[in-house]
Amino acid sequence: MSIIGTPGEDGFAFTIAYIGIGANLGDARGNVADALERLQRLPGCTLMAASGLYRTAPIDSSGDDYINAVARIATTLDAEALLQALHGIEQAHGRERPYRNAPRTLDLDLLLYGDRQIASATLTVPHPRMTERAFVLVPLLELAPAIHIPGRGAAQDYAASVADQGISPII
Ligand code: A4P
Ligand code: MG
Repeated sequence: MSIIGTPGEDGFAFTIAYIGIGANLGDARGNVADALERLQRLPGCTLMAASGLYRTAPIDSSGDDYINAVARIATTLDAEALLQALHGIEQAHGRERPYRNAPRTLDLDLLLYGDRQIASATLTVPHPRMTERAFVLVPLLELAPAIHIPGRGAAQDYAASVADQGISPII
């Protein structure tokens, strides 16, 4: 694990962030597991916790079922630098973007970055579609049952609206 100092030490600023992980091409399960290992090794980041893995039906997408998970990290990176680092991990898995919502070897989305709300050309946080998707909400609530989404309220309040989406834990 790559730790630049220990999060929480005096004078050492860090932010808790949640990362959505998804894959449905190639060895999807292996790719998600490898992504968690790479998050653990990412400079300026400490992997705090990971949800279990879930098998999920594609939403607005095609191809095989997805494997999804959510990770909680503590990071000293600012949000844009963290997004770039996530893209680097996607590229290490040969991520291609032939069309919107295409099947993918690995997708890493920045769901939450502390209590920040960000709307730049390259980054929207909280992730704009996270409250509509069981593949995000179920693993997120596993990690943080009482979590609030900045500007949108309790994540738990959205769970009922995605209850019809196919999702099952991988034992
Ligand atoms: N971008 C802006 N904000 C963010 C953010 N918070 N996190 C920009 C990550 N990226 C963000 O992303 C397109 C652009 O969004 C990036 O260049 C970045 O600057 P992308 O990863 O190239 O494309 P994408 O993943 O197709 O887009 P997006 O918006 O993440 O897609 P969705 O809406 O998340 O849908 N069904 C199941 N069961 N499981 C899945 O994991 N995933 C999707 C992707 C659809 N259906 C799915 C799943
Ligand atoms: Mg993405």
